[in-house]
Amino acid sequence: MTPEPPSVAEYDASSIQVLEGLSAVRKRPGMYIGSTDARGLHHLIYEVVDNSIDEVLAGACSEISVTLGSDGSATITDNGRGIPVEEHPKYHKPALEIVMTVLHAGSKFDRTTYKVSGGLHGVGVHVVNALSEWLEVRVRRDGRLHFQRYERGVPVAPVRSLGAAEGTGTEIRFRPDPNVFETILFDRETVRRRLKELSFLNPGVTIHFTDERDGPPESFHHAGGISEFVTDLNVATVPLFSPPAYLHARRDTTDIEVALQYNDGYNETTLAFVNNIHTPDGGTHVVGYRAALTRTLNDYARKAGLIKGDKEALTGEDVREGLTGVISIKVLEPQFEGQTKARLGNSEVKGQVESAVNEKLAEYLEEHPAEAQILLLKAIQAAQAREAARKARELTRRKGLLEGGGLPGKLADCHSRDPAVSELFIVEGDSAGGTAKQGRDREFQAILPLRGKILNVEKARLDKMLQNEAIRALITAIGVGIGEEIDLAKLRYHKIVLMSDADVDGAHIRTLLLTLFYRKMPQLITEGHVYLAQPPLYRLQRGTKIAYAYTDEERDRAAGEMGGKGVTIQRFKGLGEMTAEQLADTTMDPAKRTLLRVTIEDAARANDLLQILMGEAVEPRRLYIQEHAIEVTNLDI
Ligand code: 0RA
Repeated sequence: MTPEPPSVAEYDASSIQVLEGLSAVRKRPGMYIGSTDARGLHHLIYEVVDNSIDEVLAGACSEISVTLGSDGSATITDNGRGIPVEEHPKYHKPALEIVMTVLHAGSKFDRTTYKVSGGLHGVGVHVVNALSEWLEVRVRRDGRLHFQRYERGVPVAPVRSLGAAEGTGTEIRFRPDPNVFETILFDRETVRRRLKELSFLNPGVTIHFTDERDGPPESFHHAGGISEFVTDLNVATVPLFSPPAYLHARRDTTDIEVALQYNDGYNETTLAFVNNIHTPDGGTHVVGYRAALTRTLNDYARKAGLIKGDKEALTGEDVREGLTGVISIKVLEPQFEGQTKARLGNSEVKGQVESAVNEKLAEYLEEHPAEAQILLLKAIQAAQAREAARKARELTRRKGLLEGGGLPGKLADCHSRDPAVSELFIVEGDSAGGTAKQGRDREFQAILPLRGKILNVEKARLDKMLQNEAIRALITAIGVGIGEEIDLAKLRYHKIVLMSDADVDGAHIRTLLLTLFYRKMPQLITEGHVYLAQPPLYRLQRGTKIAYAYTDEERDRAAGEMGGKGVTIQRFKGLGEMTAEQLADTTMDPAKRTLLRVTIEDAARANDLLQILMGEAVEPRRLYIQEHAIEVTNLDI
């Protein structure tokens, strides 16, 4: 039976629907991809790759390639089934064109089993199309190569065949629309990280990555899945047993995978994913995992006679000391919550994960008595150290150092007592501290100069950290406490600004401070209270004209604009070389400065860096320095 040709009315209706859909996306891109900054931009690539990963999950795809083009484009190719090209029964056009221009979740050609509602993922490739200056799709299917091109989401011609082709697959190539995005520059490292992550989460796939602008091509394939992910996260540490424990179970329609391994450090690293989407703000799956861990380890320790009574019970912090874990679950209808949709909200998931981890971890401990012994001794030591830390804290508190009146002597506080308007500048060294004090607005800006090296928190337990003067001064000034006892209501400044030199020592201090916040006061970061100041690198002057530049390119451009000749250029080697007025004008005055807000990802990266560069393991450090030779020359930790 040949299908009815579309009536004029039907045809018009479908075209109108396409245009309406397009303009909705282009009017409010944030509703579909979260934002139009760099984060939203990268979402375009993730959206297409997620579609290819759906083919992997359907068992139909083994290879994905991602290429960042020197023309600013991105190309994503897979050997999946290919987007269907037959005529769409409702629109009387090739399904391909419909998928690329209108299709929403829930229709006949929507093949995803695991929905990602409430999130910013799974919005559909038509959204990528609508936000691209141009996009080209090539589909190998039914023995032919099918092609269509679009400009800002509108097809420039009907789908046509480019000839015979073998196999199946999809290639989508696009250039983001510069009229939509604040930046259209893809960041190599951001894309690379996500692809590597996906290759751990989907062990069946090989992902090829090429950045035509820079660097060698790479391929990611990790047959060991999330166990290998944990091993990779722990490369710079000394693991207490190997391989990681791997737990897998189903509860109802939820699929639950956990891999975990302890190292000889003191911190917890937990990466949690729902339907392949990273949830840095945690949620019910992480709560369930943690509850099960505490309960199961206590049960085992009690049965083995390692602890007695309630007084010796291990706390959550005890059992997570030195723990690296990856949780990957698949949920039918996930609900993502929070500003960046980075937290899982489904309440039923807590019980599902808790029950699965309780059962499978108990089994693991029974079957691996040597590993069980090692990890429990570690947790028991942590409990003993916790007791020592409590005593140390009490001592500090009695000395009036942690709370109340006893603000550190070095702090030049502001007059305002309203935290919402108050800012704390953390400055490296007394000399820069002096300049900052003169340059500040003392009404709402406080200065805390830090002298000497901040303790590496990767290598110290809380009790030792509290003996460090710089850290104590910091905690007291900020006011919220540290570790498990954080109370954000006591925050004394809503903006905490790290103001360090653009040199080796500055980078060092910044990395250490970010790691400290990440590890011991993460709420400050997730609630958006931590910032990096942006002091300029150069001051240019010609006659009475003055300009500041933050990069070498900006310096050259500004010099050109000033007319080139007779321009004096001063390079600031540190904040201490600026006058108070210059520092205020460029870096501190809210009317003129730019501050960078630190995200939890930034802080996690600082933490990784510190672990690699200061950790016990030599090989990862050597590899890292080799791979990042340029950046490391100005890091030198
Ligand atoms: C709709 C239906 C089917 C596959 C796809 C879309 C699909 C989309 C993309 C985007 C990038 N790569 C893709 N690969 C496939 C199912 C096809 C079938 O059942 O044969």
